Amino acid sequence: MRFYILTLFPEMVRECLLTSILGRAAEKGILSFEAVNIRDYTRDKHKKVDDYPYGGGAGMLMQAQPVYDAWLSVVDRIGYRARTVYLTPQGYPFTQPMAKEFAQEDALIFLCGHYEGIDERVLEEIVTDYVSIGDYVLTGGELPAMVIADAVSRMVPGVLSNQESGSAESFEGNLLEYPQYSRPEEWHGKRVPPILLSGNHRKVDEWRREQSILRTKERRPDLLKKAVLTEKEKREHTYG
Ligand code: 6GU
Repeated sequence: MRFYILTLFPEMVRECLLTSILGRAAEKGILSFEAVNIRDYTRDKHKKVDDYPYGGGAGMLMQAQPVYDAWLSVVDRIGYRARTVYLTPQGYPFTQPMAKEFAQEDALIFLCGHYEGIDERVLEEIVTDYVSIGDYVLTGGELPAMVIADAVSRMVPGVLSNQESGSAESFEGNLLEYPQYSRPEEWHGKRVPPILLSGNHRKVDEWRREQSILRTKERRPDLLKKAVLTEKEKREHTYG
């Protein structure tokens, strides 16, 4: 899977995506990341990429031409108009099902805005998906693009080892992960729950399931409403 990130800060993106698990997958050739500097596509003699908004108001806008030309050069290389994701707090809130859906694509283009935004006309022509990573405001789309690239990448076959994929199924059934313990058996006077030392796998599984439900009820009651529970679990853990 190929990721193309259109940005005014390519170094920020390159450094981050070539580290750790994603870097390893890139070395293996399962993923590729290319940060494209929008400023390289300006036709302004001072390399300017922004200007004042018509109608007045605070801040500057990224102009249509350099964004469009950067996008066209990427689309040319990909060979088709790949799905183009604009990162904006006005977008659709990103979720795990969207990560899985994006992971089906052969190529994805991320457009990172800065300043007060981007001229609407170029967005209308190139953007297929408007995506936000939550209800707070960031200074630019680079961090959201990296968050999404990470979540999508780990859904691409071969990126995670078996061990890594097995251990990270939080959210799959809308339940949070159960608590985990490693050595020593006692630390700061706190003992590992005895059931985990019992060797009884059925009991361990039941305990973990119960802990997942309790933890979701406590921390994310909104998720628990969407979780698939048995009738018995519903009686014990929900109200109607
Ligand atoms: Cl995608 N962009 C910016 N600038 N801020 C955000 C965001 C995106 N998602 C949440 N806040």
